Amino acid sequence: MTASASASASVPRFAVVGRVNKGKSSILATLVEEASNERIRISSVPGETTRCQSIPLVLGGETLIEFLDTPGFNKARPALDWMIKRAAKRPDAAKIETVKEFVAEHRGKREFVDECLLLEPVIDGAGILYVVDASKPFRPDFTAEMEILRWTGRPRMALINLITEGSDFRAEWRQHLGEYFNLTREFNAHQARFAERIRLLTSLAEIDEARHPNIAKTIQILGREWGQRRGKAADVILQLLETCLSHRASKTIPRDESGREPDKELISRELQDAYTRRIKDIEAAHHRQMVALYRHQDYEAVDDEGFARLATDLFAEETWQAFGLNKNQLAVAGAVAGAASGAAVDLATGGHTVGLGTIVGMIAGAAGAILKGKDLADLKMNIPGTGPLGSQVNAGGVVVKAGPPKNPNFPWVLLDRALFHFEQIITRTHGRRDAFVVDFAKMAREGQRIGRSSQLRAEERRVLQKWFLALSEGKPQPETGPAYDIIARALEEIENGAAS
Ligand SMILES: Nc1nc2c(ncn2[C@@H]2O[C@H](COP(=O)(O)OP(=O)(O)OP(=O)(O)O)[C@@H](O)[C@H]2O)c(=O)[nH]1
Ligand SMILES: [Mg+2]
Repeated sequence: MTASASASASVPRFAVVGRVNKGKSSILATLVEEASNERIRISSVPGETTRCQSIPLVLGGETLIEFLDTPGFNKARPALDWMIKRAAKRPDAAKIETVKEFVAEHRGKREFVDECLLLEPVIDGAGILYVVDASKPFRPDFTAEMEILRWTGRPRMALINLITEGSDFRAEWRQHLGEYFNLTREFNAHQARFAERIRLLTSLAEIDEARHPNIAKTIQILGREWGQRRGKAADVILQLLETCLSHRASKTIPRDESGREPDKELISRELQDAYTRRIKDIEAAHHRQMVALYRHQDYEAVDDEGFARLATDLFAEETWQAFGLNKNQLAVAGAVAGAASGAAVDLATGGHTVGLGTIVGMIAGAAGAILKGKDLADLKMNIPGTGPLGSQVNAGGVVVKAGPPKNPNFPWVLLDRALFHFEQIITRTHGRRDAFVVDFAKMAREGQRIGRSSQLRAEERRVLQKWFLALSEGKPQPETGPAYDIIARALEEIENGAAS
């Protein structure tokens, strides 16, 4: 027995075979969540996979299923012709012997190098996943490779991938595949969701003649893990909101003995810049965590530029049109939560120090002017001595703090962007190798309010509004609680919607 044959006794093995460039490697990458092109090479140039590569499905450190990525069939017709000549009158059950003879005869020679490589694991006992691209019409020359696979007698399933949208020969393909395969399933390497991955694994269990317990175990662990990931995703979003809502940018205004007026525009612009820069960084860092949670971090195109594009437009006008609640929803959520929309702004001057109130008043006025016209509106200016974070007057001058923005939609926009980003991530398959940039601006340009938060139940919005308000006021909130439940449920709805 070869080493690989002995491995098959403990771990079920499936060889992914088919014509070159039909998406074999892409399907495997999607199935096992491998976004790295170093580990699974995918390319539009036919013949990218040139050897058999073991792609284990590893869970909890244990290999539960082993897939084999193979080079595509290259010369199936002449290979079958050779086999037909040799097979003589062998009954179907013995035709595997002819396939073995074919491989023994041609192994290491140039003529049928790909056929030998892909048939070897099958001869060793691997099940077969035969991939076709049904966006191209069926042609009779495909029957040669299907016939060879039938001769092996191994359990086999056909997988229909649809590479080019708008072109569909599935019905035709199904008809022919049905003659050669135990089962035919559809699986789109660029669109398959979690539920479809599970369905594919369930189909593997159906064709697995050994009834290997690992397949059921894989399905069970993956299901549990998927739920746990959702819980962690909800935590990431909760932390994003907490961090952003409690963040304050601060600036010390030096005490000027000469009585000269400070440059109020400059000060408020600096304060605002510092604030928005930091919030964008926080948002990008949380989005990065989400990317890693769903195993997209190895993808080469997830680079700083991609994330910069993701982060740039949180404060842009379009973002505010596409995300967040409408005015009515805001008013309802705010009224019941006891948060009038202006609650975040309190410009009453403490007047502890002579002149201090005037300085702060001027700065706040300037900040309002700079941001006027934008839906975002002005930043809250915390008055020294009265602010939640204890802004203070010290020997060096006055410390002024800014944040969060007055606009009550700010947390809703943040939440919507996080939910939108989550949806982009869970609907992104690992078999894709094109640039992954979550383009919020593109969505926003379409001009409608597409945020998920406006679809929450009114009661949920009230609970969240209360929670946002408490955080904005600098009151720490428990990690779990109603806000967590609402966000986790929203994530589950996105998953279900995406899976349908
Ligand atoms: N749009 C789209 N493109 C796909 C899909 N599946 C594969 N492709 C593309 O088709 C090309 C070939 O995909 P691969 O996965 O490398 O195909 P393969 O069968 O492994 O090819 P070889 O290794 O060369 O035999 C790549 O450019 C993929 O990105 C799909 O479902 N949709
Ligand atoms: Mg390949």
